Amino acid sequence: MSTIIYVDMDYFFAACEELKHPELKGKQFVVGTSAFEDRMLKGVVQTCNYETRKLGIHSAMPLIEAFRIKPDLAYLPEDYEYYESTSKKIVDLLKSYGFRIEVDSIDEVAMEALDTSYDRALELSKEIKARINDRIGLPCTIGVSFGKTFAKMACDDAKPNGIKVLTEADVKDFLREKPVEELPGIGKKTGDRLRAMGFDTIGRLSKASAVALYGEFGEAGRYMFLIANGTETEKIVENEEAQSIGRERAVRLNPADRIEVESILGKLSGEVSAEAKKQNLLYKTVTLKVRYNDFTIHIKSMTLNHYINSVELLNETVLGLSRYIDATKEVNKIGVKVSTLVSMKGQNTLF
Ligand code: TTP
Ligand code: MG
Ligand code: MG
Repeated sequence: MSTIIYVDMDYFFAACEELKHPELKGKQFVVGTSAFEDRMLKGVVQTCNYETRKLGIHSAMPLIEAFRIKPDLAYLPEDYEYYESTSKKIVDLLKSYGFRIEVDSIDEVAMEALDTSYDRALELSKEIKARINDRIGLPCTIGVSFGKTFAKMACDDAKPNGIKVLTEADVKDFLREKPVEELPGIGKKTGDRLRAMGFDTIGRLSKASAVALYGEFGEAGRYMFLIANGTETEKIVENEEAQSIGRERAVRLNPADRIEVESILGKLSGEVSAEAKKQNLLYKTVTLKVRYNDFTIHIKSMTLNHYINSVELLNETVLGLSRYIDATKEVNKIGVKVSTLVSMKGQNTLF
C-alpha cells in the first residue's frame, strides 16, 4: 500500500519575500501582479501572509480593493525567478527521500511513500517540515492520505503550518459537512450547478447516482462521485525528465499592435503544443517571457488546475498573460514555455 505525503508551502510568494527581506516578517503586505500602467488600478493580489489575511485580503483580490481595506498596505511586485529557484531547492530536498514524486505546482509536491504506515508517514512529515524550515527557512503544511486528492484536501484543512493524516476510516466524516465548492478543481460555476441540483455539501453529493453525475458533467462527474464517496485513490504521476518545453523568437514588436502580438504568440503556442504532443506530454504551467529593447525581462506564469494538451487552451492562457506586457516599450524577444509536465499515459485531463 502506498501513502501519499502532500506538501504545500504556506503563503509561498509572500514567504519568499520575507526570506529576502527579513524586516517584512510579521508585517502586513501583499505580493501582486505588477501591471504596468497603474498597478493599483489593474493588478491583483497574488498572495499575502496570514497576518494580512486577517484583514480579509486574499489571493486574486484586485489590488485596488486591498488598498481600500488598508491604504498604507506595503506592496511588492512578484519576483517569479526567485520563487522558481526556491521551489527547485524544495523539490531537490524532497527528492532526497527517494520516493516517487510529482511536482503539482510551484509550491506543491506529492510524494508516494510505498509500504508506509500512517504512523510512519506522520513521523516523516514532521521531519520534512523541520528540514524545509531549517534548510530553506520556509513554513509549509503537509497532508497525508491514501490518494493524492485526499492528501491535498487534508493539507488544505491543516493550513497554515500544520500536518493532517486522513485515513480511510475518517474520510467520510471529514467530507460530510464540507461545501461542494471544496471539491478540488470545482469552480464557482460548477458549484452553483451542483447546488441547483440540490447538493450543497459533499455528504449530500455522495448520495447522488454516479450515472446522473456522469450525465451532467462527463468525466468530471465520475471524479466527483469517487471523491464524494471517499473512494478516490489517485496515484501520483512522476514528472518527466524534461523540465519544460519552450520556443522563443527574436522580434521587433510593438506590443500595442495586438494583431501582431496575437499572431506571433499563436505561432509559438502552436510549436510548443506540437512538441508536447510529439513527446506525449501534458502540462500545467504556462509561462510568457518578454525581453524589452532596454533588455529588461518580464516573466509571467500561470499554473492551471488541470493538466492540458490543447493548443486552444494554451493559446488562450498565453494571450491572457500577454495583457501584462508593457505597451510603452518595444519588445525584442518573446517566448512561450510550458512546464510541470507529466506523461500522457495514465493521466486524466478532466476539464
Ligand atoms: P497557494 O498554495 O494556493 O497559496 P499560498 O501558498 O500563497 O498560501 P497557502 O498555501 O498558505 O494557502 O498558491 C501558491 C502561490 O501561487 C502563491 O503564493 C501565489 C501564487 N498564486 C497566484 O499568483 N494567484 C492566485 O490566485 C493563487 C491562489 C496563487
Ligand atoms: Mg501554498
Ligand atoms: Mg499551492
